[in-house]
Amino acid sequence: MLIAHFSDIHLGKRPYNLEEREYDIYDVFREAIERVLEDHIDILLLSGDIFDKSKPLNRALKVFEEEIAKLTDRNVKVYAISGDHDYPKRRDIPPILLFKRLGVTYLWSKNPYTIYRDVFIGGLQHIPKVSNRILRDRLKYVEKIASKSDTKKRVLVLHQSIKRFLKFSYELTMEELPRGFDYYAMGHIHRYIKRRWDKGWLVYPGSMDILDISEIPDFENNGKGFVFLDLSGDEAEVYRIKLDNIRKQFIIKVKDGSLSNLSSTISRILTNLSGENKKPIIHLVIRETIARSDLEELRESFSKNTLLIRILYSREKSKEEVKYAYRLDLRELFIRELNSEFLGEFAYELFKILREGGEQEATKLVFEFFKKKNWKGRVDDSSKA
Ligand SMILES: [Mn+2]
Repeated sequence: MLIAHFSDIHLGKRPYNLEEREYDIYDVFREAIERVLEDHIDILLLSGDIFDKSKPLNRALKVFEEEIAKLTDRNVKVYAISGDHDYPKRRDIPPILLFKRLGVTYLWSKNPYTIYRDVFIGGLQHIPKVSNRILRDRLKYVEKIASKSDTKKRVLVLHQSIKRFLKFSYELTMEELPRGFDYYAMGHIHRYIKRRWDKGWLVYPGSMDILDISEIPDFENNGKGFVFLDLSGDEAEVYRIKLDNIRKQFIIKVKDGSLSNLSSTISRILTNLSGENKKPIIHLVIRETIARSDLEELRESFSKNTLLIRILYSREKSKEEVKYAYRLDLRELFIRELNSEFLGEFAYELFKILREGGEQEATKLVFEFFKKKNWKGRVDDSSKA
């Protein structure tokens, strides 16, 4: 029994609003499918954020349909869950449900497991921290059903982050994960992680492309790609597959405002890249302001060989601060500013619902939230969520 596990593909995402980047993501997905077809897999697991949004671009839906059909035509079973990105906040269905007839089985609260041959496959959509109690209840339920099943192997598919790997925003600690599974197919964290848990393996394949600057170090260490899982032996075996067609990205830390050495640094990078068919993206992290004209000149002189030269300003305080400067993570920002993880998660959920125009949903969430608060303004976590 050979299984492929993909995660956080984010089809339809268009980083830096560049068409090339949108197509890059389709390309890496196609490469992954091609790679999987060579190895005659039985099952493909998709652990969420398959699409970048719950209403993805139609082009993204089409690419997914075309590629997945290549597998389902060969009787490969496809099991998918929703991530935080592709699970609708308002009353709509997730886009993955469009592919039911193609043979994609959606696993979520109302259909949290299935059995294929000798494998029990449990799965849940991403459940945010505000609904932590629901998440824990559902996990217990799946754990119980799994333990009663007489299948030889058990797999659990989740899109959640675990404190051990992402200490600023997480929904679960390692200890809260159900036990008794041979493989934990995880999504949400965009870097590659492979750890032992209970009697099995816990794996985040990570995102398939470098989706933002914070993912560059992981790419340098682990590449981008997916994993194969072999369940035929006593113990699950995991193999990392690195994809070839990832567009390269580089960070250059510029120590002063002058651009004197910068050109030669960029030239050196580009020389090493000869043979690559995709032009790289270069992120310049600088402390002082660069004159617009200097910047334009720099971009112009490398325009033939780079897709994008980005400028990021950094006051270089702590490593953490630099990390925050790289990307605006609203969830982390809310948690930090409100100085409370629970409030931050609540604010972020509210923000996401309102962004999609869900006034009624938002009102409901606010009422539910205040019902859970006691007079000190503290959240009583023991009440039913
Ligand atoms: Mn993701």
